[in-house]
Amino acid sequence: MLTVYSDRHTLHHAHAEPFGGTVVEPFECPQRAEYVLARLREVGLGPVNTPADHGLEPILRVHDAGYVQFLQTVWADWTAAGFSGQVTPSVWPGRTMPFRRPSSHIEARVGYHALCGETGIVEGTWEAAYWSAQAALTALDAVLAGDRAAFALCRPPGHHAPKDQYGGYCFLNNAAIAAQAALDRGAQRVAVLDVDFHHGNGTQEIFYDRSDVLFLSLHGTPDQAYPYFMGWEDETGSGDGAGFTANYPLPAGTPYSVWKQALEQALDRIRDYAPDLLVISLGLDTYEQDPISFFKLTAADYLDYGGLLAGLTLPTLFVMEGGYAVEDLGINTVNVLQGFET
Ligand code: SP5
Ligand code: ZN
Repeated sequence: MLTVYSDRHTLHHAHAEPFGGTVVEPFECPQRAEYVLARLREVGLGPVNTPADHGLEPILRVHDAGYVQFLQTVWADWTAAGFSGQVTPSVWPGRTMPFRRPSSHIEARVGYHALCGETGIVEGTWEAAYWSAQAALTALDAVLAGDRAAFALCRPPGHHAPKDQYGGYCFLNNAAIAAQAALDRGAQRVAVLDVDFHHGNGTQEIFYDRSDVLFLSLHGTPDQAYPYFMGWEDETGSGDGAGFTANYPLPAGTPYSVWKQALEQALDRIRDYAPDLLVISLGLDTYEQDPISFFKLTAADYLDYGGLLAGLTLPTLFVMEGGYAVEDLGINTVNVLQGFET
């Protein structure tokens, strides 16, 4: 299986994350991608290519132009305001102070585009996010050209980013950008299956009122897990998209036996939908040792469900999302891909 990877991900390296009233090293760190790359080289999964540049156009098919421009200029505006730390929101248009009109102040613009506060922006964040999206688009090229599957080793991840916000360690929604690009290049229907521990709120929001993308997510229940405000079972799509979103929230301590039952339900939905392409938002934070999550999957379980995904016999694009047990992240990620191939 082809992997697409850009070393420009290292340009995004936030140095602090608020956590339970303290500040910690960010869970989403550059070593994550390095562990995955090392493991897939170790097992000889296949070639590793650098992304081709598809430009801004496929990104702008999903994200608002004003948001993209914000990402491109936020660091310069932040430092011009005299700030020296990583870009951090401190004010939001909250529930009782709704957004009425834009303020040009950089603090207002950061708060307007920030979904939440744990995700830092540094000088190279835009460039890293741009090439992460290009990795997804380049892996898609391989699948559209006839490869059974390809793996976009994206970093930063993407599934929390809706059309015009960043957060949950995500800036550009790589999976959504690839799904939209596939539609723009002739696919009639695309299924996006999100197996990251966290609900894929960004992807859901982007496609919520559309029937050409079936979005399905298995995740920690919003009662107990980030992003808390989305991912309930009764969120099933609206308008033309009614019935084309499916959520499988699961409680703390969920073992693979239970997670797998939800996966099989999701796979049945995908079979009925008969998409031309399957995009997997591949997060490995379902792992029993993940430091910020609470499912109980083991390394062997990743091999197993990789095989179940292959059972759909669909052209499949894997897009890297979360997973924070860094030292085991390579093994777990590559286990899914190897399970798929065998
Ligand atoms: C891509 C991805 O996996 N993003 C995850 C973003 C999670 N951000 C919020 C983390 C909140 C952690 N709270 C942990 C409580 C642990 N007991
Ligand atoms: Zn996650």
